[in-house]
Amino acid sequence: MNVAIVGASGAVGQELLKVLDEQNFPVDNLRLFGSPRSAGSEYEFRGKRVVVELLSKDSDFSGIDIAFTSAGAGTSKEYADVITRHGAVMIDNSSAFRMDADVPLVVPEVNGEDALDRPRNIIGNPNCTTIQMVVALKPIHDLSPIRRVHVATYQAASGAGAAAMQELINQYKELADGNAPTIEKFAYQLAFNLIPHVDVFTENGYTKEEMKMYNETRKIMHSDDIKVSATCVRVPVLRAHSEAIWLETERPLSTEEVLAAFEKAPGLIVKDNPAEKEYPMPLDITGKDPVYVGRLRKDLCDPNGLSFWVVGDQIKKGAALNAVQIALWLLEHDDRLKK
Ligand code: 2RA
Repeated sequence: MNVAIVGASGAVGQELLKVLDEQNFPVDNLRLFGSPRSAGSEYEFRGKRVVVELLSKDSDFSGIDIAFTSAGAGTSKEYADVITRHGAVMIDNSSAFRMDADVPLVVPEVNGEDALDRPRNIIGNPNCTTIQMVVALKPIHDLSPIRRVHVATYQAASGAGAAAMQELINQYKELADGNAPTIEKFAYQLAFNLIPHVDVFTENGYTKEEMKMYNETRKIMHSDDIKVSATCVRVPVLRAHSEAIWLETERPLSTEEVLAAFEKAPGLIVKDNPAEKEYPMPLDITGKDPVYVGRLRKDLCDPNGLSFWVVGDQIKKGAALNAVQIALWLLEHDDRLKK
């Protein structure tokens, strides 16, 4: 397969290089594209040095089978035609096309088959918080349709990019040295703090991040009956997102049947033994592929309710790994792309 990565220098672009190799993705030729700032940079892939090409309207994507894009919604919108016009499948990590009716939004463990219907040859990679949540929702929804979800997220600095991760690290050093912390990537100091503000606020009082979880979950789960109310919070963690989830299903479910469903669910690992202090934590999950679930219990407020805790690596399953898994799903199921 001839593969391209647009946004190769970013945190997700760099993770895509790692994940493509880890997943033994069949790459015959790799091309990297980036902004004027990153053009000319070199990265190694399977022992070869690859130079980042400047992305422009003259960039020639002919011969490219799959193009991963992770350079912001503006770049995806501006260059989608350049990327797809010669037949490349564009797997886009940005929010540009996620809610377009003619663009599938895919988490392979949940709705892989949607990737087959892509009129514009664009496939949306969902928002990181949505990806890890629906991996856990799917086995429950299969037992009994989910009606309502309340979720509080605890989002790592990595969601705002590599520079934001470095800012968090620097803030602790600056504070330890008795200096004022540098605050550029977030609205306030993140070290020793929590910021209930991810992305911009909309007119209904929710942030765009919170509305992504509402809208994307319904599209991926093919259910307009699921209502998701989210509170998205930035926390001083480097690269794994955590989520406290409360949900209500059509019929009451026992923790035993849900646990059995979790155990069988693809892409999900159960880590749930409070007596042994076993539950998922960002430090443990960073760098790992699966989504982890724990703290499963009946909701005390609702006989049809369940509560549990989910943690996933934001850069891996929350972005790069899910994108590569979409490509792997296509290789396995789409004759137009079979190896
Ligand atoms: C964040 N989900 O965590 C958003 C974008 N990656 O900042």
